[in-house]
Order: sequence, then C-alpha cells, then structure tokens
Amino acid sequence: MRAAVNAAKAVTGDTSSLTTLASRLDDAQSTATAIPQLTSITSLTLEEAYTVQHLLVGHRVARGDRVSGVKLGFTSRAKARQMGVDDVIIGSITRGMEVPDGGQTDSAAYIHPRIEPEVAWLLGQDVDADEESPDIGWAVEAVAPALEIIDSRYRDFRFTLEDVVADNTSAAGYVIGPWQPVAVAGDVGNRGVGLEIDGRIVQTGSTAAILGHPYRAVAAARRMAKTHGFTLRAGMVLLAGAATAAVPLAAGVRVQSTVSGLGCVGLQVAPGGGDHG
Ligand code: OOG
Ligand code: MG
Repeated sequence: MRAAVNAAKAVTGDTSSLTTLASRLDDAQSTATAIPQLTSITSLTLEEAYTVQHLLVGHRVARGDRVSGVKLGFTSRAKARQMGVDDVIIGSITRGMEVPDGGQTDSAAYIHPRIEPEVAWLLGQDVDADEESPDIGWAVEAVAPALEIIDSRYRDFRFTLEDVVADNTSAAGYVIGPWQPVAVAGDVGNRGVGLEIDGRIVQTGSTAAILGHPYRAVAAARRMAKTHGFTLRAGMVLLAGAATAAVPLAAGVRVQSTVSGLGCVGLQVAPGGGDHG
C-alpha cells in the first residue's frame, strides 16, 4: 500500500511530501495512467497545491522542456459549471506541450483528453506582478485563436480546486493559430467562437465567455502570478481560458476552432489509442 504510506507522509504538508505528490502526478502524466485525487488521501491547502504544481513543472524542465507561458482556467461560467469549481486558476504551459497549427498529436500520450477553444495573448513586455494599474493593454502585443488540450491526471476527470491546481490545471497541450497585432485585431470582447470536430460544429460560444472579455485575462494573470509565484515575461503565451465547455478528444479526429475575425486553428489526432482513465 504505497499510496497509503505516501498519504500519511503528506498529511504533515512538509516539502518532501509535496515533492512526493508532484512525482506521482508526473508519473501519471508520463505513463498516461489516471491516479486517485490527492485530496482523497491527504489534505492540501491552495498554497500547497501551487507548490506541488511548481514542483511538477520542474520535472518537465529538468527533462529539457521550457516554460512557454501560462494559462488560466475556469474563466468561463460554462467551464466552471462543467467541473463544479468556481475560482480562476493558473498553470504553466511548456514548449513540449505545443502542437503546431494543423499538426498532429497522439491520443496515446493522454489519459482522457478533452479539447476547448480559447484565445491566446502574446506578451510583448515583461509584466511586473507588483504593478497594479488597471490598464495592462501595453503588455500584450498580439492575439490568436487557440485550442487547449486538457487531460486531468485524476480518475474520471474529477477533482477539487486543490487537486486541479496541483495537477498544473490539467494542462496537456495547446495549438496557437495565426497571431494578429492587437491594434489590427480590434476589440475581441465579443467574437463568435465555433469548435468543429470532423467538420461538424460541436460547441459555439463567444469570447465574452472568458471573464466577460478575454482582455481581463491579462490583469487576472498578473494578479494570479503575484499571488502564486509565476513570472510573466515578454514572448510568453497567455492562454486566456476556454470560451465553451470542453469536449472529449478521440483518436483519429480533426479539430478546428474559428474565432470571428481572428481566423482558424486546428489539429489532427493520430488514429489508435483510447481512454485510459
Ligand atoms: C481545468 C482546466 C480549465 C479552462 O480553460 O477553463 C481550463 C479542467 O477543466 O480540467 O483550462
Ligand atoms: Mg483551458
């Protein structure tokens, strides 16, 4: 009963236990095998959960991956309702998670992947997390339609807020469509969003679902970065959050999302694989 032993250690909340929890999540991701929720075997504060997340991302970086940006989660009411969680969360995305636009990903790498249409911002400047001016438009250079693949490392895709934070907010993959300079794109506050699988519309929505306006994601990211120890640097990508509920991602399908005025972004899932969790 290794799990029980680890759980007993984790109850104290010391760093070595949080290290153990991060390793379990890292193994779950590397082997595409679902694990029980951490909070089913131990208690975790939100702060401890973010520590686990930073340790977990550290495993990727130690293997040669690089942090490419951050993502927000639960910025849309549809997503929050779908997952039964209602606080905005932040996670890290890495180069290794990026799928080129129109490229292919392999469903065998995931446990029970889902896909959701998003908007991405490109940071043109370093963002000082201590700076609090309400206008943070200067920080973003370009905007693009994006897709996010989320894959909870927990069984049945079920978790508490602390679980999903520890699991790097289910981050698993992302695709960025064509960047458009912010000045050219104009106001992206209420653009139609369509998600297609094999040419059939499976979700429709509006960019307004993202915190009322995806622009608010920039200030939200700055606030979350300050509270939870993230760095926002020029050149980083900010995934603003899902515009609709996420849909299961099956082997062999072609996915495309269109954001009105911003264009399309897509990927293809390789045939084979299946649900491991
Ligand atoms: C957590 C990730 C949520 C979003 O855009 O709301 C997220 C999850 O639902 O597993 O990425
Ligand atoms: Mg997302």
